[in-house]
Amino acid sequence: MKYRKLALLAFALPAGVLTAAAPASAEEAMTLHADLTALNDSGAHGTSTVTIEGTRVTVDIESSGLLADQPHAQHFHIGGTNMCPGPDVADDIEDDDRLSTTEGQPFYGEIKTSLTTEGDTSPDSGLAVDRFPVAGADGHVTYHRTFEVPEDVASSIRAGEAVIVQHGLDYNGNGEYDADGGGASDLDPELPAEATDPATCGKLTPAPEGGMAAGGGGAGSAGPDALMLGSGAALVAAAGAGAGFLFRRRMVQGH
Ligand SMILES: [Cu+2]
Repeated sequence: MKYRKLALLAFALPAGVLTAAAPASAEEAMTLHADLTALNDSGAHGTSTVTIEGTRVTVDIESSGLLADQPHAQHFHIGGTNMCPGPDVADDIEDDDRLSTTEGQPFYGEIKTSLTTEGDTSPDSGLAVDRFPVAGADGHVTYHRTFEVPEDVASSIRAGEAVIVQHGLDYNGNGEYDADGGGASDLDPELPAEATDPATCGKLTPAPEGGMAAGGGGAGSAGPDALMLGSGAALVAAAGAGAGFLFRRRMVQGH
């Protein structure tokens, strides 16, 4: 195919030319996918596709099985081991049969980007409930937005270090966020844990480069050079305490 010819051609070129012609990879468009699976036995699941070009990201999320008619905070988390916790609650430190957002942080790290529907997308909007998508009556959430992220977030996304987490579930099955289901939130004691505990999680993984997966041929199955990118930004996670949690009102008031 065309790429193979180009590759052969490249070998024929003097090294100097090659270097000069190399694209600035941090600017190249790249696509990543995540399968969102349930945490805390939420029963929710979904998929996400993220494309990134420079520091501009387009995020698509489709989830179902989320608590209906309620907003669901959602973020890029980065840090920890850049993974999702296991589906059971074995990592539950407090041993209360639920995994709080904080208990999951050794895995997926801190909130680095708030996947809001409009306005600010920084960690400051981590609990800006009036700007997160609301699940439909069928528990479905559809999200689509294009926006800019900081350089360190962009390089972490490219390196496959970002994890998408959606929050909000209903432990006691009464159809709303309330403290009866899990007590107060670890993120903001004014909120019920149900509103902020993680419901789905998925690691964003670089998608195979265009069409290669189908080919089945060839020696160098060169995956995206994730390792070459990223790691420079050693994300010193300044703990989540400082984030201006705007998540109030609507959630607390319940009914
Ligand atoms: Cu989150």
